[in-house]
Amino acid sequence: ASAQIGVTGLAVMGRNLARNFARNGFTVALHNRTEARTRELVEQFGHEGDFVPATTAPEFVAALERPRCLVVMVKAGGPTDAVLEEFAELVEPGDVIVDGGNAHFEDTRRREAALRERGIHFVGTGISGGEEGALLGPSIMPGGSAESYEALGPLLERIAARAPDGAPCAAHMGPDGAGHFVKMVHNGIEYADMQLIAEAYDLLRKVAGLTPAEIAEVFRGWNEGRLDSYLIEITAQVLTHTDADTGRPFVDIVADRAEQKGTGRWTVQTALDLGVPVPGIAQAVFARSQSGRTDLREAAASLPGPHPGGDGGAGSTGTARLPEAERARFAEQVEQSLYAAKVISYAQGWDMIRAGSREYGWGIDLSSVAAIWRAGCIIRAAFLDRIRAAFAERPGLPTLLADPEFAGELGRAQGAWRETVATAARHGVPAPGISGALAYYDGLRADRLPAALTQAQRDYFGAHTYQRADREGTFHTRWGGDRGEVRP
Ligand code: NBP
Repeated sequence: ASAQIGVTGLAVMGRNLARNFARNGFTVALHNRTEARTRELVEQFGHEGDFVPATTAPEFVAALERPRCLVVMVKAGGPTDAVLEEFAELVEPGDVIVDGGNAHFEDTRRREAALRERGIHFVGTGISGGEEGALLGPSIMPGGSAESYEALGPLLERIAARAPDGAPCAAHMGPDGAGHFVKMVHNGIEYADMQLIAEAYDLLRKVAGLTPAEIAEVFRGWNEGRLDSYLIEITAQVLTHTDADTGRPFVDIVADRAEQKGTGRWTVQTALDLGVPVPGIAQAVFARSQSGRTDLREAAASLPGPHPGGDGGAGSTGTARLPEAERARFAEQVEQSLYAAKVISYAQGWDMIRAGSREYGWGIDLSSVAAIWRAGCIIRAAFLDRIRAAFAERPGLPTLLADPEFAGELGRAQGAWRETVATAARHGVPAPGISGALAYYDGLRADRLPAALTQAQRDYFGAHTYQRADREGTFHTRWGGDRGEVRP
């Protein structure tokens, strides 16, 4: 036994994670169902550090120092269960098995409980940053027992990305499914963020008449300010890219159907179960689904819009180009709207993490979540440090919108934000994320909501009862009779 850590499953993610451990000075045991992958890794990257390749699972387990820490990086679902079953037979009580795949947190809870029975620490961990992150430093969100983190934490913190203040982007999120839950919400926020950026681009293009290259320039400018983030940065890169075949902007030759692998859907499904409002994430998931409904889009393509004769897609003749001074002013207005809507999406994400943590008794530190998303992950952004600070100062903060700094910013952005929503509607440009975020803001702000009417309707047709705003108790009105009020 000589390896401090083992990785089984050496496809893109596992291979890069193994290399990352080795480059950081750890001796890494390697294993993969198909042995060729193990051999390839050693042939290509063996010089990067100390690897102990194993042909069989028992050989792999025997190569590990105790307590053994082994990371499973295989396809999520059935393959993960099969591999866990295999290794559960080979390890000993006190050993730590890590699932670094994209598992559903309920699966992680189930697996953790089953392995705990056998004295094995099971750690379901979210890993974000894709292929490159796995190699150069991902954001790592482990769940599991505190004891398992004692053994595993130092290794994970060594290979994780570093935040601008030097802190590692890995931290113990909580027991059993906490890590995979946090990763799921991370992906939900990622969906919302991408949708908002896409809407901002669409408005700049269709309302202001900017070209993709000009919009890239605008995004580069935004990336210098409070919107500074990985997603804004890559958006500028994508918008600058020209298709080699046609010479056209790359964004114009990609079919406008956004696909999804499922973590956004999981987030929304879970939010529905928990009763947490995450409309920004839901809008983003539905926007992707709607984009792929070619049948609906074809059937509705001839519906009239606000500029009859040509308010169609990019470059259509209906798109007028605003005068230069107006263009700059509009870009500034869209920046305010994008930023405000982004804050709203993150507020919804944190609300969901808090709700999940309460429901499952995880005790997730909301500040720590922001801290480990500051680097390495897809939604890394400068403003996450302010979210970290907001929850560090007030762990009981009911919503990010109650933080004085964020509240002040939203208040200052709201004029521009409302104007953008109105402009989008006037121009017939769909902006469900930006406008939905404003509705969430106004919905929380409102002194009275029409929910009173909804509840009254429920009492009318279903005798569902209601509470009164002016006194305690539960009431019902005899709608079909004398309309007298009773206390059932
Ligand atoms: P894949 O998800 O494509 O899985 C391929 C690996 O699973 C190979 O090592 C393969 O072995 C192994 N495997 C399969 Br498939 N069935 C198996 C079985 N029954 N028994 C043993 N091994 C089996 O790899 P990936 O893209 O590197 O992703 C790994 C995990 O990380 C996934 O859960 C993924 O969702 C997650 N993840 C991926 C990313 C990303 O950017 N790709 C990011 C974050 C998380 P073989 O070589 O013998 O076929």
